[in-house]
Amino acid sequence: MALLKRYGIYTFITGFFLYFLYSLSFPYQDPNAPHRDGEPQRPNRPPPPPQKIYEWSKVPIHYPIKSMTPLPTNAPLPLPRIQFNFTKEEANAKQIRESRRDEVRKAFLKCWRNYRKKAWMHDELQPIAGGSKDPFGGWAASLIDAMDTLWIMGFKEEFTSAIPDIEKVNFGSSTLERVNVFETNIRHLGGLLAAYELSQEKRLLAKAKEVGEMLYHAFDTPNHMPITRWDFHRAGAGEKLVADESALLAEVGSLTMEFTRLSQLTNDPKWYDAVSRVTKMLDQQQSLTKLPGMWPIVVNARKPDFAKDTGFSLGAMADSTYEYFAKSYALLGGQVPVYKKLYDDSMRTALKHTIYRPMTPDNSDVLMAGFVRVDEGQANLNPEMQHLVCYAGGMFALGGKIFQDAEHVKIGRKLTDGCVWAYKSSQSGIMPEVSHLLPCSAVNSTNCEWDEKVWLEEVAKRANVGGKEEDPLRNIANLRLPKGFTAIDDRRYILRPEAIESVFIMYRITGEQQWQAAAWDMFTAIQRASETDLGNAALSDVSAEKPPKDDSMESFWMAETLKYFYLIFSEPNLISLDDYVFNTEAHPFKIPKPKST
Ligand code: DMJ
Repeated sequence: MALLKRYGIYTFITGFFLYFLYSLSFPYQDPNAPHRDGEPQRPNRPPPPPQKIYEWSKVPIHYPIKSMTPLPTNAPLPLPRIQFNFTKEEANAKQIRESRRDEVRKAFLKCWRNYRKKAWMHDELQPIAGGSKDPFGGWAASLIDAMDTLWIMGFKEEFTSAIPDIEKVNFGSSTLERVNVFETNIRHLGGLLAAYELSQEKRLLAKAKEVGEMLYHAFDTPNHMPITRWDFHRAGAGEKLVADESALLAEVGSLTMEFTRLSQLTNDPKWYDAVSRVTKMLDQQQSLTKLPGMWPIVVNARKPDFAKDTGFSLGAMADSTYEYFAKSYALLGGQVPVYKKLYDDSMRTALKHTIYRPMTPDNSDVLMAGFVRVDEGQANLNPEMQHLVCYAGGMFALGGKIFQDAEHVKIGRKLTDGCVWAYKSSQSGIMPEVSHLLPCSAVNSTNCEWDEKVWLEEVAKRANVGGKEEDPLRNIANLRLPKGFTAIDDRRYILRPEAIESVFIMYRITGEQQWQAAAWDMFTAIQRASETDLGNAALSDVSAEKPPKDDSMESFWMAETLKYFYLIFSEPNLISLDDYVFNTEAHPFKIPKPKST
C-alpha cells in the first residue's frame, strides 16, 4: 500500500504491464509455452495422437482463395546504390581485417563441429553439458539456420554433406503441440531459401516448399489472417481453425519476405497472396490506431483489428514487421508502393514518439528507441533500451538509402551509435537484454548536458530507494549500473545479433573503418565471456566482470550473429547490400534486378 501511495497507482499498473510485456518478449525461448492472457480459450478436447505424420500439400484447405493477388509482373525498378563505393584497401588494413575474419570463422567452426557431434538433427546444442534441446519442433533448427553461413564462410563440403540430412527433416510431424509460425518462417523457411539462393541446390528449394506448404495452412482461417501459435495436430487432422484474438504484431507481420521469395522462386503466387492480405490490413489500419502510423504490439487477428491496443514500440514483439517494409519494397523490385507508404508513415511516427536522445556521461550524440503507452490520447515514452531494438539503426540506414532519405541514414547512425555506446559502457563490454536510460527532452535536443544529480535521482526512483535517509550512491554500487543507465531490468545476453547487424549495415553503407573497430570490440568481449569448450553460451549477467553462463546456444548465434561478424571483416562485395536483402534471421535473399544491370 505504501508503495502504491508513494508512486501512485498509475505507475504501479504501468510497471506491472511492462513486466508482463517483458515476460512476453522472449517467446523465442519456448515457443510452446502455455498461452498468455487474452488468448482465445481453446476447446477442451485432447489433441489427436502426436505421432501422426501429415502430408501438408494434401491436407485440404477449408477456406480457399477465390481471387489470388499475383506477383507484380513489371520489370523491377533500379534501386539507388546502397553500399559505399569501396576502393582498394591498404595491405596493413587488409591483413588486420582478414585475421579478424578468420577468428570469427574459427569460432563458428567450433560451434558447428560440436553441434554436429553432439546435437545433430536437434534444434540446439547445449554448449556446456553437450546435450541437445528441441524448442522449435525438433526440425534441426541450428542445422537449417546455419546452412547459408556455412556457404558464405566457404565450408562447402560441410554444406553439401548436410543436405541429405536436411532432406530427412520431417515437417509432417512435430514434437510440439503448437508451432510458432513466425520462428519456423524466419529460421527454417528463411534458412532453406537463402541456402538455395546461394547454392542453387534444388533439393533445398524443394524442402523450402515443404515448409511453405505446412505454414500455408496457418493462413487457412475464415479471414485468411495467420494463426501465430498454430495447433499443428488439429490442423493436420483437418480441423477448422481461427486466427488469434491476441497476437503479437511481429508474428503476424513478419512473414512477408519469406513468403514473397518462395512465390518468386516457385512461380506459385499463393504465398505472396497470403502475406499480401496482412499487408492490406496493416495499410487499412495504419492511420486508425491510437498512435497513427504505428500498430500496437498486441493485435486482434481474428476480427481483424490492428488498432485497439495502447502499447507501441519498434522493439520486442513488433520489430520485424517494421524491419520488413523497406526490405519487401526492395525484394519486390520497387513494384509495390504500399511498402514505401507503410515504411514512411510508421517511421515518421516512430521518430516523433519512440526515439529519444539519452543523457550520457560523455554527452554522446546518440539515440535510442523506447516504448510508448498511449493514455487518453497522450503518448507517454518509457525510455527503455532493449538489445532487440538495436536492429533499428540498420533499418533506418537501409531505409534511408532505399528511399533516398539522408535524414534516415543519420538517424540510423545515431541509433547504431547508441548500441555501440551501450556495449562500451557495460562492465563486460556487452549490452544487457533490457535496461533504462534517461531521456533528454527531444531527439534533436542540443541541451543534453550530463547532469549527475538528475541521473542519481532517476536511479533512486527506479530502484525504489529514494527515501530521505538513504544514500542513492551507496545503492548504485550495489545496483552495478554504468553511468547513464538508470536501471538494468534484464541482465542477460543470449548471443543476440541486433547490435552487430546494425554495425555491419553502417559499415557497408558508409565504408567507415570505425564500425569494424566497434565490431571487433564487440566480438572479443562476447568471445571472452561466452566461449565454452563446445561453443558459446548465453550469459545471465553482463554487468558482472565475469558473466555467469547459461547452457543455451540459440540457432541465431551461428545463423546471424557470427554471420554479421564474419561479413563485416570480409570483402564488401561478399553478399553486397546492393544484391541481397537479409530476412530478420540474417538469411540473404536476392534482389531482382532490371534486365540491363
Ligand atoms: C532472431 O530470431 C531474429 O533476429 C528475430 O527477429 C529477433 N530475435 C532473434 C535474435 O535476437
